[in-house]
Amino acid sequence: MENMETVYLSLGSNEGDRHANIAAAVDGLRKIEGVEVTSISSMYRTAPVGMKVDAAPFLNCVAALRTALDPLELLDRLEEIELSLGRHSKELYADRPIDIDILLYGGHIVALPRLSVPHPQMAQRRFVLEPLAEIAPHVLHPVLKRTSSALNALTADQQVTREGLAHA
Ligand code: PH2
Ligand code: MG
Ligand code: MG
Repeated sequence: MENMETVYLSLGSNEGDRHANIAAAVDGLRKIEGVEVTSISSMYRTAPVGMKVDAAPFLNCVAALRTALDPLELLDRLEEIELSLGRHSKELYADRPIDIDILLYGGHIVALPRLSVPHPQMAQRRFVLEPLAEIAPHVLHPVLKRTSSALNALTADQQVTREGLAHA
């Protein structure tokens, strides 16, 4: 198919049954017409970053897709999955049953009111970089021109614990 891109998504949950929420979100991704899920990282238990002090720990993973959907079409589908799983608030640092963020869309840079790609904070976040480097260690950040594993090596002070495979 023309214009197929490889896309990396970050999935995170810190409310409700976090494993079930991530599993349901992955199922939702597999059902999007025009999306092929090509890999899912292990699950990681991660300390909340930038949230209120008593925020619950997160479960995070990264998914790789192939798709010809454009970035905003894909974002629409991801927001539908978030809503279907009970995401009630778009507040940036509120507890959430599921958050699905576009990290990388091929090597493209997107700067729109609704969407910035690469994800503006991805290069500072071990909860993103550790699972990304697990499934795509050589993928390049198109602005910083560094690989996911090189960026991840700079975040060793942040706590993430690998829990196991997504669908073991
Ligand atoms: N998402 C945030 C803010 N902080 N911390 C962790 N550990 N995992 C997340 O997914 C996360 C976060 C904003 O979306
Ligand atoms: Mg987010
Ligand atoms: Mg989000």
